[in-house]
Amino acid sequence: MYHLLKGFHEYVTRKEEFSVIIIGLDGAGKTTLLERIKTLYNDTPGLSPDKIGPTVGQNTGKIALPSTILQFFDLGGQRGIRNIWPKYYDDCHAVVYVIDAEDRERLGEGWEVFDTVLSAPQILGLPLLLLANKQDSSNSLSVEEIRNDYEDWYQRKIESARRDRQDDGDAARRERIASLDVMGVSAIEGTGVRSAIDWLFLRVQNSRRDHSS
Ligand SMILES: Nc1nc2c(ncn2[C@@H]2O[C@H](COP(=O)(O)OP(=O)(O)O)[C@@H](O)[C@H]2O)c(=O)[nH]1
Ligand SMILES: [Mg+2]
Repeated sequence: MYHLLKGFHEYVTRKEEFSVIIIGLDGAGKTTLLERIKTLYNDTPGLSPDKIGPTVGQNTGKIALPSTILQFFDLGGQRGIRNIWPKYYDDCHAVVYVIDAEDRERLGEGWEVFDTVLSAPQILGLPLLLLANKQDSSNSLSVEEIRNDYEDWYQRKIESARRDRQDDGDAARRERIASLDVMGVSAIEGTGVRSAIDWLFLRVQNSRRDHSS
């Protein structure tokens, strides 16, 4: 009887679980963001920023929301370990790409990597959120500036591809870029993080409905 009741209780309180990958260049603030998410949503706080070293491999974290569990995978962003990202694409339900809005020197490199992510066919139908991190810093580009910088970068890329008569970016990708959601956060201070989680929560629910209908 106990087992039956326990089983029933587990059934009615069961939460659906979704996987979210957090990717971006090394130093963008992915691990700091994940630890901030844990601190905001869990009883046991995540690591404080001064305890975070470079990520080799992956960090994970789970948070519980109403009827939903979000499982995060923060994947290392150094050049040599980016090639493990595609292994996660098939099984994840949403993608968060973190850009360091303070590091103007590496924006181009960040867009190049972002572009490779966008070109992965498994990602095409998934919710994708671009986060402009480090908004607490006065040197940071705003959300608007980040979006413009990416659009300029992409335009230049298409133009040079045309000159070289290479692929000029397919329609699906251009549409995706036009409707791309960009949000500003500070992983260190936590600003914007709850809005980003709300966005993810809504989008994974909606895309699940799309797939099951
Ligand atoms: N000012 C500022 N610095 C940040 C923020 N998030 C991360 N950092 C710093 O950026 C560096 C890289 O952070 P880390 O989380 O290790 O980046 P990862 O390589 O993407 O995991 C560290 O020195 C962090 O303290 C932020 O929101 N604001
Ligand atoms: Mg890291």
